[in-house]
Amino acid sequence: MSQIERTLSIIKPDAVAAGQSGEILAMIEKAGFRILGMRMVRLRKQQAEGFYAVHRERPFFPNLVSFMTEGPVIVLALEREDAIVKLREVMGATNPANAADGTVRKRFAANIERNCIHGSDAPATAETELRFFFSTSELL
Ligand code: FUP
Repeated sequence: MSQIERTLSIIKPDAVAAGQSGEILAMIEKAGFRILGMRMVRLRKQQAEGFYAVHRERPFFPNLVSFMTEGPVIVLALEREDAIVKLREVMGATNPANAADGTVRKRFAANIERNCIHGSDAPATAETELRFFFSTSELL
């Protein structure tokens, strides 16, 4: 059964630096998402490590943290029906080489490490990740 959900997205430093955030936001809005919250932030090392803590034992973790802190990102709180799955459709596969045509990663991402956009992968992660960046009262 479909239901209205919220999810957290991040337009990553590569896309912000390349001036692609407007086009990515347009793709997100055209896909029917309502923007509940939006903020540009420069993540500190400790914040990036905390946000991606689930990956801390992975070999790519140091590169991931360094990439996510290299420049500003845009964090987005988004809402629509089945938001979590739908945003991941808009994003495309983690590795842009495997991403479907018309997805954000297919259009803009250079490789699996610099892949333009983040989206929560499940309801529990969405809740945690939204709270990481936004207070409950901001998203009413
Ligand atoms: P996704 O949910 O599509 O963002 O993918 P994951 O949660 O599996 O990975 C989170 C981030 O870790 C990716 F966006 C990029 C980075 N990563 C790598 O750099 N190398 C890998 O092999 C896998 C992930």
